Amino acid sequence: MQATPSPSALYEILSQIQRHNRFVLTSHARPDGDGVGSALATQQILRSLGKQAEVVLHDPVPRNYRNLPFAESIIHAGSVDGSYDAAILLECDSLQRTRLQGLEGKFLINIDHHIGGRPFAHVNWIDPQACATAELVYRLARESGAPISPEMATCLYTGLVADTGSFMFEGTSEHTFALARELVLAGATPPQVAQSLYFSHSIAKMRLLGAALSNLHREGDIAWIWVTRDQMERVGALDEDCEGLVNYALAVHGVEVAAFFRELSDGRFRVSLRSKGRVDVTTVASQFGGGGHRCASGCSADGPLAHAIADIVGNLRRVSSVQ
Ligand SMILES: [Mn+2]
Repeated sequence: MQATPSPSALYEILSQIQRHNRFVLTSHARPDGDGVGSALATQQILRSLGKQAEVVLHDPVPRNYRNLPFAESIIHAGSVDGSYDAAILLECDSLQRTRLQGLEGKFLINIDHHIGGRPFAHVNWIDPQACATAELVYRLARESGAPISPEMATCLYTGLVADTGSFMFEGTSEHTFALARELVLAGATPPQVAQSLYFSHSIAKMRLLGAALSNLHREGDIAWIWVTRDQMERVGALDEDCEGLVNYALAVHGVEVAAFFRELSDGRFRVSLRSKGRVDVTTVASQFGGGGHRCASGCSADGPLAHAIADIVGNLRRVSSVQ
């Protein structure tokens, strides 16, 4: 892979790893493939450097990432105990994003690739050029001298595939494939990862997809779909089953931006926004207190459903006509 100069934050992280012994690793609530894969790979780096490291996540690991190496060791908890002296947060723009209690007061290391990444920690390595946090963790592994085991490569490759939409999203470049090649050389198996990611859905998720698609609406270059609590309950779907449904709205010919609305138990709506590249959906997400990337963002909106749709679609329409 073409060598990219390593930032000073990377060296600062390596020096802080030497100075601490017991690490807690975490990612944001409702973790995605990049969050889970990057945290598990970081755990392997630290353990091979002789450190104690545990992954603690606020929410359960989504079904399609439970086959990842060492995923069974992930601790599902609302707080971390006092025995850790340092925390590494992956993909988080704040402590709150983890929803974990007890991180305050620890030495904090932040590794993120989001444009809206914020330097809230003692050491912050934020690189929006990276296509996934997994890419940054791979560089950390290389610089640390930790061996890239097939297990670590599998975790990082999963993060890369998940965050690039299987090498389809905007930003996917020769650099992405070079990284993928290195991970495959190190032992990641693409068909096996694809099997877990794309061919291991529950029947409930597929039925939810049917319900969501029956709510597909389109207006010019904007399409949106939604699911209500009632629809989710009827098919026995979990929140994690909504992951990726927004991409079906984006799949329509001529659609540039797509929105997916998931009703929350408090009557508000969780909104996922996607773009094919022309429109920057972070501008809309940030107006509603959310964030993300140009092509993939999220936020929340007040209900009822018609109100949430009018708010979000109205803003998408405005942004889409300007950009
Ligand atoms: Mn990511």
